[in-house]
Amino acid sequence: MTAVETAPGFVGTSVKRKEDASLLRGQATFVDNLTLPGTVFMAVVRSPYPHARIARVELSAARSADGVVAAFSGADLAEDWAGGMPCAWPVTEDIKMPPHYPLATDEARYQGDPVAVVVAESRALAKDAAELVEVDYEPLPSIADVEKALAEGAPLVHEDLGTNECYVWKLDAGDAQGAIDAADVVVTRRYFQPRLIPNAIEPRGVLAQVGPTGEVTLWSATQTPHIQRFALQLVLGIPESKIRVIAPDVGGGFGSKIQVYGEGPLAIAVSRRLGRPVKWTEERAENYVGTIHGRDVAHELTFAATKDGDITAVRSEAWCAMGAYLELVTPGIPLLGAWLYSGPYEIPNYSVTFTGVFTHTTPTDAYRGAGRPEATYVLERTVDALARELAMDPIELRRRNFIREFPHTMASGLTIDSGDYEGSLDKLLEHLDLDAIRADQAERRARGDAKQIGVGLSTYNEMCGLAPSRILGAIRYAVGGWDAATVRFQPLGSVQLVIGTSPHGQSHETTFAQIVADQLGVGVDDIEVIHGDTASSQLGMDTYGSRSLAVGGVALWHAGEKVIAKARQIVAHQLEVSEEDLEFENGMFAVRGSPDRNMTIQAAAFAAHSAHNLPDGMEPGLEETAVFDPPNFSWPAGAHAAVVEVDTETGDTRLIRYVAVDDVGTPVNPQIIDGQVHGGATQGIAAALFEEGAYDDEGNLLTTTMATYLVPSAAELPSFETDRTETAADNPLGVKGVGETGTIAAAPAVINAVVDALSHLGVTDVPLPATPERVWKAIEEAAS
Ligand code: MCN
Repeated sequence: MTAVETAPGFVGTSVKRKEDASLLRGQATFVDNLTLPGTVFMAVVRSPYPHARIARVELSAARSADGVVAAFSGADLAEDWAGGMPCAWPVTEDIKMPPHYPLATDEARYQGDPVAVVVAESRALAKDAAELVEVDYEPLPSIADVEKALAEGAPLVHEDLGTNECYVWKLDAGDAQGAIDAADVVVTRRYFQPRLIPNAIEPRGVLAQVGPTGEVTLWSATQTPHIQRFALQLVLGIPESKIRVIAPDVGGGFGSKIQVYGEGPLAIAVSRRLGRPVKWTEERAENYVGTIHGRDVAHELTFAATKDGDITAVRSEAWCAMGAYLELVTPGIPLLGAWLYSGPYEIPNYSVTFTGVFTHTTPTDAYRGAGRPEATYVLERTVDALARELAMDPIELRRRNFIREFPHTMASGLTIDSGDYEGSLDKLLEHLDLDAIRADQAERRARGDAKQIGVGLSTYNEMCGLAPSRILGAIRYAVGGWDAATVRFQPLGSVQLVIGTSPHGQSHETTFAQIVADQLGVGVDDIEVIHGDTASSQLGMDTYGSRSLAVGGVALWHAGEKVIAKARQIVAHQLEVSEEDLEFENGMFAVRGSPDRNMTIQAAAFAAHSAHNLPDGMEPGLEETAVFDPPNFSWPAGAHAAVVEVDTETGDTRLIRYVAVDDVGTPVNPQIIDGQVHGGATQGIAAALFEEGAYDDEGNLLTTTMATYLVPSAAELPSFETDRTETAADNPLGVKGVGETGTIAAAPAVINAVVDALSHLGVTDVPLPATPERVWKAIEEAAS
């Protein structure tokens, strides 16, 4: 067996995605492709009312319909729940956490709240029979607006709480009010970031099987098989040791597949009762009401500054919609942005307040960026507003306030390990050719063209890589932030990686293999990555918060180091030299000074398995596990710019250029990074120009299909121009996350560009999303 001849150097190269072989051939396995013998299909009956008393659920017609096996109301299954649906982030001691069960029993509190299930021999029969379920609803007053829900006399989502206020959370450092009082210039702006409805290509789905001794297997289109496992114990009272959760191929999630939705426990409870496997697949229309939403946050942001442009304080107050119930991490989402209201700027006085608010709407939770796009949007928009107020170039204002020395401890208390914010901005400007854009803008303005152009910037930083457990514990997050990985040599030298993260589009099979291939000196194709099954990967905290590489990838590196250390002991024993005398490079151990005396790591693996000649006391096998809990978050950063063309007669806005320069530390796979930036930025652009989950005042969802909820396609987007700067993160691989950078940066860059295009007309703001109608109105209002 030979090691590869030259340094493989996979890290830093665009190795083709290993995942694509099955995806492109249609050979991927999604939950809905799986059917076990005897499977029955579940349909969920949902409340059409935003708020209603459930007077009666009549199931007899459904039960006697063709092919129906069973039907259950909330009351029928009440005994099956050992506990309510868990919320893992009670952000304050006095937070209000109303009970939440998979099926509502007395009251429906949002349009889409599940009230009954019907189980039949086919999906179509289950769906037909679900329409025969008669529910007597007594409609009650309801409220959808996050700010109005706090007004005196507003309809209450949970009557017994006596208020719609869920919690108030504060972070104060320095003296923001004092700085505001003493400032030369104070700028206060209000913003509303509407709801966003995640639209993963694969909708949610589960297949549950309960075996004869009560052991449960749940196939789930989830981002979080490990979290599902312990949550299912809490809801169903089945010990975790009897629960196996499998996330097969998962077609995207963007945060919306982190949660522990009711359909999982429901399918298990029904399977337990019927003794048959139970499958449920979400329909697109159900996705709009039954899967969590993102954003729905109103902000008031204040900057204090000197007349020269030194920002001396930031104060943010935000009213954050929780929806009708708390999902897994609903209350904590704003907190993920709590340290980012000063962004890449050094601002000595800091005050952030979040008020969580119940409304009669689908629960909110993590949606790509989760808390950080919200913070970055108001910050970067207000930087531009302050620049206008100071008559200063917004680029110069940013430069003037950038954090320059790293590590840097922010006023708000957390430490940023590394960065070069000016470097990213400089590189962005090299790509942008701002002079040419400004010249074009001046000409169009001079000619009085209907189509005006504008350019907008967003310089951002981000806190991701969730981890670290100690800090998460201090902010009352219920579980840990570590991750785990195993590196396992098979006897004949191929390698398996068992990882605790659970990719659903992020390419861990490729990038994690690249890391270990370089480390062990084996080929990427000699490595198999095993994930998404709690039976093979017992330890893990899954994928969200752009954590997988900076936490799970680093755990993997540590496991690889342990494997090398054990192999070194074996080689030293067999070559009869001391471990210190061995060099390890490209998969080969060689005696220092005598390169001919060598042994490959694969040969060491075989020796470890044959166990004929191991050091005394050594266990056979070459397999090591590492659990990594980083001491800090991961701090990617960058500078993005959008160039838009706005038709001032119709309000139609086209994004004509998008330039992104990101610092994600050491790049493992540049093409995958670019893909992440394209996708992430698209979701931020979508929030700026297209997507809005709109409710009427009572909580009836108005955007219930893709015809009214506008998910942009490639046709609406320019070709992305991407580049990178690199500052090494404080971890052995030097890596930072990339999964959310684009989403965090994009929306303010685009709206700053729209405002810039229209600034000569007096426009200073356009509400999100900047639809043609809203842009047109902003122009009209400025004119009047
Ligand atoms: N990467 C790299 N070099 C770096 C940083 C990252 O090569 N310096 C690679 C990683 O190895 C990994 C990918 O980029 O293959 C993303 O890494 P990371 O930033 O660690 O993010 P996660 O893998 O933890 O993914 C989560 C993140 C989040 S929070 C959302 S939301 C999101 C996203 O990823 N949802 C996605 N990207 C998505 N991509 C797809 N296709 N589908 C989703 O649902």
